[in-house]
Amino acid sequence: MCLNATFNRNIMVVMTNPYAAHLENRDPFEVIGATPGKLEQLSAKLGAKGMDRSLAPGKWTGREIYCHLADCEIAFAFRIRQALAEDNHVIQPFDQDRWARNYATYQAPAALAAFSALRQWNIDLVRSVTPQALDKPLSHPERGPLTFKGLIETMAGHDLNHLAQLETIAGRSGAAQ
Ligand code: NI
Repeated sequence: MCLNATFNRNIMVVMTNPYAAHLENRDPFEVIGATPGKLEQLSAKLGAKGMDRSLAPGKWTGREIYCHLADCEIAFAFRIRQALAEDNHVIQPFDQDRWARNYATYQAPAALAAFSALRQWNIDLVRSVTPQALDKPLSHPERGPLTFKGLIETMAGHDLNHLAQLETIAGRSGAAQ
């Protein structure tokens, strides 16, 4: 989600977690737990004007990134439950740009509230799984095989990717809006 298509085509076949570079050696469980608080802080830092600024022309605004994170949390919520419920679950990809066609309808505070509620719901579930379940195999049609833990690492890396974007937007003056 949010990687450019060329990168997707060339690299995804060999990379289990496309966001590994963002995660580095950080504990994915700690990262996913910290994200709601970070998004809350960034929301205050961005303010209404910052929410309307984008990273670059044609890119999502701050508000749209919040919408995307809420939508991705819906997808992750479904994926982690299916991964636990099924053997060798195959992830269903979605077209994030098509989902984003509806983003004019949402406000950033609603996106943050939706994200945070879903994230807590997901964390409660993830914390309950056995160590064996972390190794459960699943696969992504484009990225190949991964484990349940790999899915959590993907969530965490995806968080860090978008948090960094929001930090960049928040760090800019109003001149860029
Ligand atoms: Ni994304």
